[in-house]
Amino acid sequence: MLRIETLFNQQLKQWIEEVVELCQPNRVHFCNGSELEAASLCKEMVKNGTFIPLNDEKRPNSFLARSNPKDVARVEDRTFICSKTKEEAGPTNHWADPNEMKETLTKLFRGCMRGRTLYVIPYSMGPLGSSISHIGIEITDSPYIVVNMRIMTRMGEDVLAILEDGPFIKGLHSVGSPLKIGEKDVPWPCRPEETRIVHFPEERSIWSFGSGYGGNALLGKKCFALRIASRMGRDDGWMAEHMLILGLTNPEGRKKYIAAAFPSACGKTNLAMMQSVLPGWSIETVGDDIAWMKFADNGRLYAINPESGFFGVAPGTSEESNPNAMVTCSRNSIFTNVALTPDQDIWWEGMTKETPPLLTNWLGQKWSPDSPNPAAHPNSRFTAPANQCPVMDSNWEDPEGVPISALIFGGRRSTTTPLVFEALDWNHGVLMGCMVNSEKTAAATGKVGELRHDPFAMLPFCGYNMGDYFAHWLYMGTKTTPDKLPRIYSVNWFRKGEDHEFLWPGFGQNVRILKWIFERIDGKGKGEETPIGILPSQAALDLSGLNLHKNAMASLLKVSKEEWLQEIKGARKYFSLFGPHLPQEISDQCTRIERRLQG
Ligand code: OXD
Ligand code: MN
Repeated sequence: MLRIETLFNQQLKQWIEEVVELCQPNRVHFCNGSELEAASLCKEMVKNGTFIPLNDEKRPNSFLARSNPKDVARVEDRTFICSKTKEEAGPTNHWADPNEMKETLTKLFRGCMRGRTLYVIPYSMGPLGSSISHIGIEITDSPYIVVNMRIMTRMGEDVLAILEDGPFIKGLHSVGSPLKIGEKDVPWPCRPEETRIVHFPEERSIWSFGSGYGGNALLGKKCFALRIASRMGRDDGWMAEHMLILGLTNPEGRKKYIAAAFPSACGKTNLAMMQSVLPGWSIETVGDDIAWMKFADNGRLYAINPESGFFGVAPGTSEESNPNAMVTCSRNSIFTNVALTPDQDIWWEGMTKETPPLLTNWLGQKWSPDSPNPAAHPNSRFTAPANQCPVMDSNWEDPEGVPISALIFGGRRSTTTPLVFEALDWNHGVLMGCMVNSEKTAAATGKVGELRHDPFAMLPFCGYNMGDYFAHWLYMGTKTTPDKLPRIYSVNWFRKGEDHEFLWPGFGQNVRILKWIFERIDGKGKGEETPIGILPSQAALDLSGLNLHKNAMASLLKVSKEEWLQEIKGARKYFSLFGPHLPQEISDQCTRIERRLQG
């Protein structure tokens, strides 16, 4: 096994030595990423009660973990961007002085790994060795995080060989729960009252303390691939976005790639793996959560998925809503906070029409359908390897990325926003991204259902001043000729009728919207210009075989002048937060829509 003394990368060696001295772990383990290593960690976690092995016949090599009930989602109010100045972090991020925060963290981390093993996880975001990829090292005291990172990233010894003496993103993570000599561990150690997820964008480093859950602790994902990478992208002329990437093939066999940003738990995974209901049209998956995008020499925007697994929201995932996700997590998967069946398999709300009897809920208690609370936590998750997804795109690991023809912004809106519309040009599309306004979900702590502005679905993930991020989007539009830029669309699957029921069936039916987008890019799909953008006429959408309520389509495509004037007014008020950092072009775009609405 690798040892500190033999490390080639001197910066890494020095950092590990410093962390060992600060955190005082019992031992250090360099993760090699092997199956054997993962199996041995899983076995240890079963022994400790962290993992419950699932029925090996039904769900081979899979485990259930139950978190501490106080540690169930991303903690946005405890997430910090510690840039040199508050202004650089901007009004939408929590900022703290980097030196003071380092002091606080140093105190918290001192001795925090006593009685535990310190794991060093070398990982690559993006295909190993690709020029678009970046290497990170996560140090953690959580074996649960090691086995999750092994699924979510390319992790292990090979990464160190590629790193040589090059730079890497430092991520230090601790559950913040040292053990006294002889003290028995709990299944899910954490320290919710002291949790802090801290980013130092100039230093490109991450310190995460107190939580073991998802994006708080899998540091490659939100912390690195979005918060730190968005800042790297701004500095170096590329983009790190909260977007799925899919390939859409038409009946003639032509494929176009589309990237789409929706806030957390709004159906990115379902769209990325969608099974088309239209004969001849198919969808293949490149990624479900994060896209790194760069303009290539040919002037087109190319995207890679830096991850290698899915950390999907479990509730609502079913054979009907996402059959491909069900196959993806049928083996070699980790489930967190879902319910357990008596034959040691997993279940969550929406998985089957009938609720199986005798369930144990996510808290480990006997549960029945009359219980006021769901059996699976609303933010329960599956962690599953991407290469198990039956519809992974053949180019998903192409180091060059895939060429993007369209970008989509979406959110959960019961009113106002039509099913789909197209931006008039790039800058108008950027405004559409700035204006994403969506009902909150369980992916983060806080009140579910409340409307909040979530520009580009990046509100919790932008590592610098969001006003400057808007400017970066505008700037990216100048890097190529307009004909080579992806077209930009807004979609909303969640509009409701007067009866408060969803008007659009969603899931596999969404391909009808993607088909219109494909045809628009080809110069064929018919559209009608409205003050907010180009909408399909009802006849331009393929609605064959779809039995919608009589007036549903009219309601889905309705653009109300009053609602939109109100929407722009709300957006302007929100944008005023950014003061001088708001690009003038964004205000001008608002004015143009207002004029068109009033004209
Ligand atoms: C996620 C999120 O886990 O956005 O992807 O919260
Ligand atoms: Mn996400």
